[in-house]
Amino acid sequence: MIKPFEKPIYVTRPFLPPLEKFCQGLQEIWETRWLTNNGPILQRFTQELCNFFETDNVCLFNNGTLALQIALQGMGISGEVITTPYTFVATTHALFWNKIRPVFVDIEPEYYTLDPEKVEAAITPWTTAILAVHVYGYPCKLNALADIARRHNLKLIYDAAHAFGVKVGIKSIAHFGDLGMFSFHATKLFHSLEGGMLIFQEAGLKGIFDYLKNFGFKNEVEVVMPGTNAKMNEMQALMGIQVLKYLEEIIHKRAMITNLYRQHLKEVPGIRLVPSLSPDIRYNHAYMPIEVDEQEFGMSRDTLYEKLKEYNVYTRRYFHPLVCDYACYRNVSVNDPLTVARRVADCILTLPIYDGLELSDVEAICEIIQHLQHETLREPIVNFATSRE
Ligand code: T4K
Repeated sequence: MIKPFEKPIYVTRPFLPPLEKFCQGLQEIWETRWLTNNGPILQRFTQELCNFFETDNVCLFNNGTLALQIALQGMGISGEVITTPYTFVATTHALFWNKIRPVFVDIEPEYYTLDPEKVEAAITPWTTAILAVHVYGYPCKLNALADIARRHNLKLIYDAAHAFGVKVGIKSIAHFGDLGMFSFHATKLFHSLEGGMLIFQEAGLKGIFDYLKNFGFKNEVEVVMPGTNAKMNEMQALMGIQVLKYLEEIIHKRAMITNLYRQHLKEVPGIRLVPSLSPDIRYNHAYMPIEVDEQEFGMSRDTLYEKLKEYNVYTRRYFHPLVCDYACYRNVSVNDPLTVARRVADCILTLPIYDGLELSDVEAICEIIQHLQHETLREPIVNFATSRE
């Protein structure tokens, strides 16, 4: 008999720096009384990120959704954009707010990122860009997408909300494509309470993004474009600066958790793990997705999700339903059958992973999953077709 956890285990918990350190930072804010609007801490945070990513083309926002929305607006993207339905809904919302038609195409089955062949097949004269997602922090098919974008003269934009800290070879994932958006939401391994960042190739975009996030103000009396309010404030920047110091530790602990899950779950019938990543990828362990094969595991993903709750384990079905199946996007016509995306959305489950999760808790979660699987073997299989005879 396995006992439920005494306290709930959530899919994630934010990393928090030592409270006294944060309070020291707050003292500075109290002294300057500068709370937002390009304050000194935001400037420091921006500079730290410029150093971290070795570029000046960095712009910070109050959240990732508005960052992406402003990216599309500032880059003048219009018409149709080819994108994935297997993502958090904010990816598509950013298109919607720019009056851009999302063209949903399928994902590849290994790491759930956009399938380049499907992208190429969906290009029309109205296509202006590809909006791909490094879902769970797994890099997209970078070369194939870059090649398509170049040949068809399309902008290549990455929603890298999950991908902070990911590298391909010695190159940060931020430097692929024309632009990448990173979310600094509390549920991300690197966060600033809420926040977002754009990193881009074209230096000229910085001025435009700075206008757009601050109502379009050029100076006190000139508004040069219809901007919005998407500024990061000083508390957010303070949290960002402090969390950044622990990035390596956070990723290291998460890597240990991933390894433990993989070790314990790799031979559980009906559980599929993503293949090992190529050794040149430095993964950030943002999420721990598993696929649940109902036949082989003996219970559906949804039943497992519910059963785990009975043990006080709160997994999530990121990303189910597909974005195109939400009521607000059901009227968008989809030509691609989305065979892979539909299958994955129906069987995916993301397990708890965060730096504060004890390794013994990871082992216990695996034990519960194994136990539930064994339990299904003990249950009599009722064949309704024959039992009615
Ligand atoms: N593109 C992609 C691909 C994204 O995944 C996202 C956001 C975006 C764009 C947009 O970026 P932002 O505008 O958010 O910067 C969460 C996050 O709110 C969202 O940022 C994230 N993706 C998405 C995948 O997940 P929920 O509604 O599932 O979060 P919630 O509140 O249920 O939190 C999950 C668990 O985390 C809770 O059960 C407990 C724990 N938690 C959460 C918060 C907020 C804490 O322990 N403390 C906390 O403060 O959306």
